[in-house]
Amino acid sequence: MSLSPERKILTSTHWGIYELHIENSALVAVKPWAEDPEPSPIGQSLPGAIDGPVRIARPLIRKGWLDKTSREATPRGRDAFIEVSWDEALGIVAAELDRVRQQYGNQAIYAGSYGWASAGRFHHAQSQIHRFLNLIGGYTSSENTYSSAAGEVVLPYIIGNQYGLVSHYTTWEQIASHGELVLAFGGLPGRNSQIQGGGVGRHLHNASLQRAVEQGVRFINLSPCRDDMPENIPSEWLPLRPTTDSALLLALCYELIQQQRYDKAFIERFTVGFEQISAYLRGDNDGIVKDAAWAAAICQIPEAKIRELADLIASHRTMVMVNWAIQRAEFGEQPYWAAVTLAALSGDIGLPGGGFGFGYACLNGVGQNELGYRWPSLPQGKNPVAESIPVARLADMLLAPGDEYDFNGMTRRYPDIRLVYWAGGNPFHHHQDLNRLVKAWQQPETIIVQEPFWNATARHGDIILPVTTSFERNDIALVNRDNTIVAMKKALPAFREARDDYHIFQSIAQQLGIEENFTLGRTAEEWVEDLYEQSRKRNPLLPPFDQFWQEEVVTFAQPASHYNLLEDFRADPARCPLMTASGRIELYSQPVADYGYTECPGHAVWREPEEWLGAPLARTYPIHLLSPQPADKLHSQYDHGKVSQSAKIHGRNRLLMHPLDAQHRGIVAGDVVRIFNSRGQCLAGVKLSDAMMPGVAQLPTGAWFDPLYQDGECLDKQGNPNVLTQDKGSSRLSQGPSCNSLLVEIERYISRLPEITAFTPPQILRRCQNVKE
Ligand SMILES: Nc1nc2c(c(=O)[nH]1)N[C@H]1C(S)=C(S)[C@@H](COP(=O)(O)OP(=O)(O)OC[C@H]3O[C@@H](n4cnc5c(=O)[nH]c(N)nc54)[C@H](O)[C@@H]3O)O[C@H]1N2
Ligand SMILES: Nc1nc2c(c(=O)[nH]1)N[C@H]1C(S)=C(S)[C@@H](COP(=O)(O)OP(=O)(O)OC[C@H]3O[C@@H](n4cnc5c(=O)[nH]c(N)nc54)[C@H](O)[C@@H]3O)O[C@H]1N2
Ligand SMILES: [Mo]
Repeated sequence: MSLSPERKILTSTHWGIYELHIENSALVAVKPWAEDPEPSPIGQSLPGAIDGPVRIARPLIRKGWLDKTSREATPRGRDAFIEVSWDEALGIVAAELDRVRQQYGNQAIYAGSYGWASAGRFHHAQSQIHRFLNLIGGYTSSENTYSSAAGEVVLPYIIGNQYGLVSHYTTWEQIASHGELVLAFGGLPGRNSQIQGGGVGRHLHNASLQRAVEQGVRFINLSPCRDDMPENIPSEWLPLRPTTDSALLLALCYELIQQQRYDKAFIERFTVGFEQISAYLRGDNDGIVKDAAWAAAICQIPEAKIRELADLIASHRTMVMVNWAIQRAEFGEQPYWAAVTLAALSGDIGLPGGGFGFGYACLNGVGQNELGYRWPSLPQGKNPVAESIPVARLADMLLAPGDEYDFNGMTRRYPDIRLVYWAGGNPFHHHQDLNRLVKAWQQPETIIVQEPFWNATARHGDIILPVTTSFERNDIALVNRDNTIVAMKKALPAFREARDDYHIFQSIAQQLGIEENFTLGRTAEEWVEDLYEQSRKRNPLLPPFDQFWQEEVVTFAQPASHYNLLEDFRADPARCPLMTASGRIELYSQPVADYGYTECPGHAVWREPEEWLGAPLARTYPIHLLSPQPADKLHSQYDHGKVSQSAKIHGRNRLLMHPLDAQHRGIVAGDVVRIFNSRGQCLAGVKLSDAMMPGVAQLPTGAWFDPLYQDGECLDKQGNPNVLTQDKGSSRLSQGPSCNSLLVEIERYISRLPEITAFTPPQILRRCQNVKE
């Protein structure tokens, strides 16, 4: 396991397996793994991006924190840093953790530490930080994900678990063999299926779609953006206004019922709540009939088209697919509930290739064979602290300690957080309304950040500990949903003074007297071997560890799966009841109704959000801005890399807008524009595309937050959409993020272009000389 000057080393990333070419301890080239049929170009961002000034070289402490000046005088994010030794930094971290837990209790430490970190299951930052903090008395944690919180909370009420959202998808193989019609809400963008958390073996998404096409499956792309369907997959595009999917789905339900073309036998035998939902659709209480004409006015798909769609559904084996983006919105639970309702009415649930599923292009593994077991992970132990928040309520918690809030039928209070500890995530990427986050972030007494790169989260911390990248340590990639395991051998020496998260926590554990409990006396390499041995218990066909480590990659044959979601329930509902209140699919949920949330009553509804194209606010901010995942990177990772940089326009994130919207505003392709609303403003470079529905624009996530503070205002220079998004729970049920409910205005930017500073380190002072480096 030692370094040598010239080598080729296989490694795993969240976007694929690559061969790293190393010369003189530097990464000179990256080649995709030979067995990947459709490798992701994102790997080409790595050469040149792993070292350099954008890496954090040494431990640092914010000057104002050391000097104990007020946060008004030296706010986080605008202060200089002082370099310190590891000994000093670790001593301060241990003392701070101890002080806060003694003075306020462990719940005063927030370490949800949400984020994707890197592939590699031992050096997985979240597992490391949680394991460590659990051993010193725990921390306030977070629940659910930024990806699909609304779905994660509502789906168990409807079908009893999260099947079809995070696992147990009807396979593409079944859709190709038996399906006839795919309604793809939000399309099936190939760019997103490049990714799988923990790593991707082979990219199979496009081949799966293609096979379905060859077998005669018809695809309909229901999305504001035509490009959400890969070019090589023939499909009909029905553009609809963002966040109106539930209206369309409900109208399709109405039409099926009205025309008596729904599957009565299925509804009677397998569902509850038909009466309540049909009364709503007929308008018994509100006088509004939810028919095709009603939905057409909301979503802008012509009435006749909606009727035609209802016809198609009634006469074909139909799969209703809704992506995750659609539920990252105000009332994001509704399109999922409406989709299950429609699939139930079609009678195709549990039949081969039919029914519903959420997120079919969100990750590479969705709809592929599932292993049937989970690979082992680093044991995190148990958190003695009960406090937790819905993950996207971060700023609310920091701004309003002690305040009450509703969540999933409970009333809770936000804990009073004194110390925030983050490792492996970038809240200044993932959170909404960043100007509000900047304010909330000033509240805690201490913020500790473990990061390899000088991104905005590192710049907004107090104690900054430089971390190795996954290429600088030995690890193992256990790819869930895939028959591939990779020995991630250390390919590069640690950058400057960077250390592994494990090593950092080990040192702090030592100071707090729990080192042995944390390490169990093992080195990192022994942990990696242990994870492999645990894996062999799950799959005895795996070769011995030494052979695996030498061969670098293990793949094994996996029998094809013919899984269809809820087929066992359909075959024998008495023996395989659902874990819902009634044991059936709940088109109406009494438990949800009993919570009394008007925005999320007991069945699927259409509710008018505050920000959508039909809202009064659209007169001031007439463009609906979507912030999809970036094609050229994973979230904010390697925004400074070649692939991401070459997609920028004048160094700014690329805004996709319709030529008509541009023309009205005197904007031409290649212009830099200012995008703004009441919450914030950012710059972006314009690309015109008639693949966008007029009135809708797309600004992908991932551009590093690069604030310019002027006259009391903040202008984000690079184009991070989260300076514009609203920080509001999707509903009281799930409290998920609602970033896709977002109205803005756009204008040409005529002032002198401010220089991008996101990739230049902040001011760093040497302690004794107090001079700039
Ligand atoms: N507007 C808007 N916002 C969104 C979304 C959206 O659609 N629109 N999508 C949301 C979704 S679905 C998600 S999942 C989130 C993603 O948000 P995040 O997961 O927070 O984003 P990443 O950029 O992947 O952040 C991972 C960080 O970990 C660091 N890192 C990598 N390896 C290591 C390691 O070994 N140790 C340590 N300590 N650090 C490491 C990386 O450098 C990076 O800064 O964003 C959410 N935000
Ligand atoms: N390349 C790349 N791939 C990724 C990621 C990445 O960062 N980079 N991140 C991964 C992660 S963590 C996640 S959670 C998944 C997320 O997967 P998704 O949530 O599905 O991804 P998005 O790209 O946000 O949205 C997909 C499309 O939905 C459409 N859309 C948005 N709002 C609406 C709406 O209201 N109605 C309809 N009908 N369509 C709408 C948009 O046009 C957008 O292009 O992607 C994963 N894949
Ligand atoms: Mo996500």
